[in-house]
Amino acid sequence: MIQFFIKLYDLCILIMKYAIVANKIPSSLPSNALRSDNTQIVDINKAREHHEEYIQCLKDMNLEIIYVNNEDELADSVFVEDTVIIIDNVALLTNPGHESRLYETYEMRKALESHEIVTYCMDIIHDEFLDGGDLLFTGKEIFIGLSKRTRECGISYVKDVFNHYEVHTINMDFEDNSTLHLKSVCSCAILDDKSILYFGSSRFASHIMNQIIKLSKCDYIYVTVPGNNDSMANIVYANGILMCRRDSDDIVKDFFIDHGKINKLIIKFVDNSELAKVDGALTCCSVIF
Ligand code: CIR
Repeated sequence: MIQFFIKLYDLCILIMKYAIVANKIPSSLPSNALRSDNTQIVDINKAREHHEEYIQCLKDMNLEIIYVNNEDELADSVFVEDTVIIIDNVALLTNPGHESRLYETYEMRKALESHEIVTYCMDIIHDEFLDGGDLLFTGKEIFIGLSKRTRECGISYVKDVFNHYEVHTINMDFEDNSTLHLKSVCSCAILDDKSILYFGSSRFASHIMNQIIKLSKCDYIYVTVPGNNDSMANIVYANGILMCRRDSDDIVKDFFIDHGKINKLIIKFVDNSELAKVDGALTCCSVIF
């Protein structure tokens, strides 16, 4: 009887149960991770501390952690978000948009199998690729950025596997924009009664937000995060807790503190400064479902 009510409660209130994360920050990350800017040196010890703090925050969100046994040689393998998309407990294993990241999917696949998660796999075809960082799920619809790492064929897999959701393609071409992923400038918190969409303040982020507003068939709360770093709009949300960046300007931190008060969210700050040097945002290091 009690279990029946717990199940009913789960159905009414959106509860996230698991977070997939990498076992470690690979030792090859500072020298070999893909990056758009080569000028800053990554301090691996700090990066490891930050990753531990990040995982602790996921535990504080009441999530059970599923570890992927990532290899030291796979420099970008801490960014698990790009290798799998999980919606409603169904997984789509991607063919990542940079060939150096393909082998990351093997360990991810093992982790999914050992937890008996229903998994579809993209064919490994040279020009059919998709990075999870390009997919924004709002709880009601899916938006996918057509980027350097995600092509039309990749998007068609998402349409097939998650066919009960409307899938909208977002054009990432804009002036001389070099943003890696759609979610490098935006993210979403799916609450019980509403979804909040966060965007950076740049012209490019507004370009993305305007497309979403135009294409969307649902109501959302749109929020523009202040400051001049769009990646601060990339937050992680689960079970009433919103994780955002401590390594941000005061204006951003104050913004999230007020935002938390208004929306009754617990705000937790974590440092992501080291992984940001290799284009990692907060969502990249976990897959929550
Ligand atoms: C890469 O370029 O693939 C990694 N250095 C960063 C990936 C970040 N992933 C993400 O935003 N989803």
